[in-house]
Amino acid sequence: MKKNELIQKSFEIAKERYAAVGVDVEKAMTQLQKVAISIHCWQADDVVGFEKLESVGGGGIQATGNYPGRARNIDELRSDIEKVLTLVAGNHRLNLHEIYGDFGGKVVDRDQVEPEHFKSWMQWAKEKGMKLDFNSTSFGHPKSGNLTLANPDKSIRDFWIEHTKRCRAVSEEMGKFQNDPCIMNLWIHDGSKDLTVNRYKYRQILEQSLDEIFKTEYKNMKDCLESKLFGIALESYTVGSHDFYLGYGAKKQKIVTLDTGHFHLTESVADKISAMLLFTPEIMLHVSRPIRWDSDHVVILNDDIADLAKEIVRAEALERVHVGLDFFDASINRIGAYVIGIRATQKAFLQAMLEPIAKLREYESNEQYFERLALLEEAKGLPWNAVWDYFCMKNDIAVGEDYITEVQQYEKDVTSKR
Ligand code: RNT
Ligand code: ZN
Repeated sequence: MKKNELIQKSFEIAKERYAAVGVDVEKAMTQLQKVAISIHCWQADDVVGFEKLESVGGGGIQATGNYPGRARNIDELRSDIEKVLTLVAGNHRLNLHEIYGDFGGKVVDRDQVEPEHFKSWMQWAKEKGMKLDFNSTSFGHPKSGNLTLANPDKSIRDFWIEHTKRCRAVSEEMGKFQNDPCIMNLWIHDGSKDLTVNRYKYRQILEQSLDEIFKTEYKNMKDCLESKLFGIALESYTVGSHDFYLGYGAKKQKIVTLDTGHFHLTESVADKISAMLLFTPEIMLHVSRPIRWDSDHVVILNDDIADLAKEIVRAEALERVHVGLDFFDASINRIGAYVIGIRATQKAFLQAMLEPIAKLREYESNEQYFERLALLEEAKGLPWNAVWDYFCMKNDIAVGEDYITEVQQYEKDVTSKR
């Protein structure tokens, strides 16, 4: 039997199996088709960017590995993203950092950035049918130090306030241009390596800086704030902790970003969804994979991601949760890393959409806890993968492991020549 016929046949069987537990697979696929993933541009080049300033790294952000073929300029990065898009189903977004501007070979310091530096990105994204998201960049700059927006030194603080304000203006232009809000993420590394006795003070300064930054109201961009547990060389204290941003977000109605690598390893990020959505307008996700720490490994289909997707679907919150990715692995083929991570995230959502939720909820309401647990356990083995294969085939992209050879081919033709 031909592969396509096999996929079709397996799908038909899966459809019946799911119907028996009250799940409509067509509906699930329609839902999945609409999940736009904000693809992070920085996996393609190890978070280096195209700024002509001397990169100084730091801030607890670090790509490890030296696999050949990283994107060295805008054209290479765009080409890599275009390749990735041919290997994943759906319409996705691209998430840019400020340091990826089209600066035309000029040195443009961070307090000088303008929307015009992103015009070519907007044009290119439009041609590709993609929407853009954005991030201010506080790391890797001579003024980054340990404290940026929370710095008691007014001149340094003002530099970063100006940078962040300008990034909001860039995001507003992007949003206007694409006729869809640009989600701007604000993550700063601010913190301290060792015991800190002025914790309150730095957080108070950060609050004031944020208030100043958010004074201008925009219609075509949305702000989100990303916390972190700790950074390398900043292990003892993080100014922008989860409590800090959750409090700020709830009070000022800002979106809070959940990076799945930014919590204690035994903490459930999935459980935060239903709590936060009652108090903050929306949620931004940075789907990542921490190994022992915030290591930003390539996302795979593991329990953490599956649980996270389930909580979003169970809360009927797909419209209020923006799904972005955040990992950077420089030790393997970078295009392949993207494809694995995007597809794994989609698989997690598909599994969530295929959950026999009506039956499970009925059991729960009736206090039939054995039945609930049994069905949850059995649902793990339902043929979701047959639906996934069919979804890929219908979208005209590589089914199953077939993308491996396509990634290899691109490596042979393109990335290995860099
Ligand atoms: C760092 C944060 C942040 C960055 C990107 C590059 O720990 O996760 O989101 O990874 O902004
Ligand atoms: Zn992140």
